[in-house]
Amino acid sequence: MSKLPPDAKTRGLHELYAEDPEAADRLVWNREVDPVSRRGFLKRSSLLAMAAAVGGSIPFSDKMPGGLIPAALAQSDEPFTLEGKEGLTILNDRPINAETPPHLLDDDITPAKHMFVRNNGIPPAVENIDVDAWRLEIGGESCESPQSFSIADLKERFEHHTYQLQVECGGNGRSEYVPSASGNQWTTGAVACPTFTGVRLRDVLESCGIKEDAVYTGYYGADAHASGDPSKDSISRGVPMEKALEDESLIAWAMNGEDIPYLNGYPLRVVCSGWPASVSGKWLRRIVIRNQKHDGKKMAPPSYSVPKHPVAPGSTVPEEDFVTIQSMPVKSLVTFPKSGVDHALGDAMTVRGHAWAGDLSVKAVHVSIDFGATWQKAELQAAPNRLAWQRWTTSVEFPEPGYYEVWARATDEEGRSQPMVVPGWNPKGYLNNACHRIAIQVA
Ligand SMILES: Nc1nc2c(c(=O)[nH]1)N[C@H]1C(S)=C(S)[C@@H](COP(=O)(O)O)O[C@H]1N2
Ligand SMILES: [Mo]
Repeated sequence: MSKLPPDAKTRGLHELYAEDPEAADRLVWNREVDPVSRRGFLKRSSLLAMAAAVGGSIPFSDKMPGGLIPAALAQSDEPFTLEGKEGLTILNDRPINAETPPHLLDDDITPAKHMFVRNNGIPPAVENIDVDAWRLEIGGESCESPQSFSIADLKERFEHHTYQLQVECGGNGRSEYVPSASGNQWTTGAVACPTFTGVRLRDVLESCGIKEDAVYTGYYGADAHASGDPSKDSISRGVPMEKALEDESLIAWAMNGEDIPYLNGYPLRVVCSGWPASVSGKWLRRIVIRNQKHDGKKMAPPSYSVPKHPVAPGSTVPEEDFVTIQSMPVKSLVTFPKSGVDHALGDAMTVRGHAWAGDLSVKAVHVSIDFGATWQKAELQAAPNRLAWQRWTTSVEFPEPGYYEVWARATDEEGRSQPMVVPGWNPKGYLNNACHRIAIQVA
């Protein structure tokens, strides 16, 4: 522990360990950083809760590795509860990744508890986050006058903006690719559309001076690499200046009018909506203005990159044949009813959901109850602002009893629509925008 360089990016975390070696153990995801804490980390209260959850006492609890989620919970279909994220499906506990079942995304504005979590590393220990002491540094070779801001400075010096913004992981839908791609096996739930409040990234960058040669931004967060190695970043991505300077690109301190949830980047994050959510840095500490494409962790192929040209499933793709993903493709979800419901024959059924299309808007949503043979047009609302998802609603009637599927297909303003089956295979399993479908039993 004390061998770690004092100026490590994750210094706060390690200082905390020095002062309070057990603090990190109170967080299930802070594992493997401090070997001392790997044993006997369970506080009495959490041990009792865990015993209740697995259905019996845990005789060897003092030997459980810190942060372990018991297999009885991790491997069962029963939802294992992440505090503040009730109902989400945990895909991985090291680091924590959790997705939202479609019916829990039915709200127009995604509630905080239903926003998915995608962590590449170890978040800063929550007890150590001091909002008043938090600093955001702006620098980089294409920044004229690097500056450091407190959150209070940001709030005081720049105009506040609130937008509803869709955030979707580039790997959402990965589980459907064959051969399968490594990484979290997201089904449909790595997407959300809450409101964010903050200041424009543009206003902050301009106040620090953007040099003529600026082409890209890059963010750094306060989370640590999963190995605990403080010399490595968990992720450090960015966007071309043009995207960074858009009205809707924010440095946000609030989500749905409250503090951003800890697992979603409290106390400060970037939001550049419509692109893979990996460009929206959490626990934001530093933004650099670059005179070249940012070269931070997970910028280089194959991360967040797809082949320039279609490739056969299972192909090896040379690095130079990849392009970095920018705007996400058109997509939709059926959020009501819940898949698997029983429905009475003769009653019309309301079906609804959301549709979104990266940087573009959605111009139509169609629904099919006959496996795509015929489609009916749904009512589609305009987005409350650019880059928010759009609500669609329709009513369907079933001709006779039996098993049906409701499929939804959105079309973007440029006329591109969702494929009915998975789109072109790619090595990392990104950009699956196949039609979402739900099951209905009509009796
Ligand atoms: N600092 C930091 N920012 C991050 C990540 C991370 O691991 N660390 N994950 C990224 C990825 S890959 C995604 S999909 C989104 C997920 O945001 P959420 O966890 O708030 O849903 O955050 C992005 N920003
Ligand atoms: Mo992601």
